[in-house]
Amino acid sequence: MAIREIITAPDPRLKEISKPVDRVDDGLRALMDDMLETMYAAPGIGLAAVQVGVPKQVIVIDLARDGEPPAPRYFVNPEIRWASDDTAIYEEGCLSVPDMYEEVERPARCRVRYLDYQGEIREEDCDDLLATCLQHEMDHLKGVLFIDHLSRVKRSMMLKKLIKQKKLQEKEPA
Ligand code: GNR
Ligand code: NI
Repeated sequence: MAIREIITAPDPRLKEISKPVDRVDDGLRALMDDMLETMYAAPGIGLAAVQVGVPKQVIVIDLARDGEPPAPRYFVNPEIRWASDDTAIYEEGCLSVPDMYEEVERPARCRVRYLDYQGEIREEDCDDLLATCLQHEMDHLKGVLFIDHLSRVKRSMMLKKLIKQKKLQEKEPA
């Protein structure tokens, strides 16, 4: 397993449309293992493959809190089968949008169909943080970031900060 570099905005690679996976094999499981390790190290509660530069429809999520045993989940080729009309607002962050947080409104519940770590087809009803996180990750598969859900004023403010952060990074690399 290896920790991979997480791409931060603005970067054209984050706008790529992720392609469906043909089959869940050992190569794909190795990618999912790396993604999980990268997410834990960050730390974050979810990660899409495109955030480590692999535009495939692969997501890992772990919502276990500090002190709870790890609870990794893997979603390959996820499809939203149904989304509720009622919505929920969460303060979201993104490993590709470092140190910025804003409230985003999304459907409160959804049903998702996907392939799991073994390549078995599954369907699951999601609510609360899982529904929010899954929709945030599925946005990544379409090249969409949470800042794209904000007003133009807020989004351009955040983009300005992100560009400034990148310029500082170039001067003194980590
Ligand atoms: O770590 C993360 N936290 C988070 C909080 C609220 C809503 C979504 C997320 S996902 C984010 C990790 C990430 O960037 N995934 O793409
Ligand atoms: Ni994100």
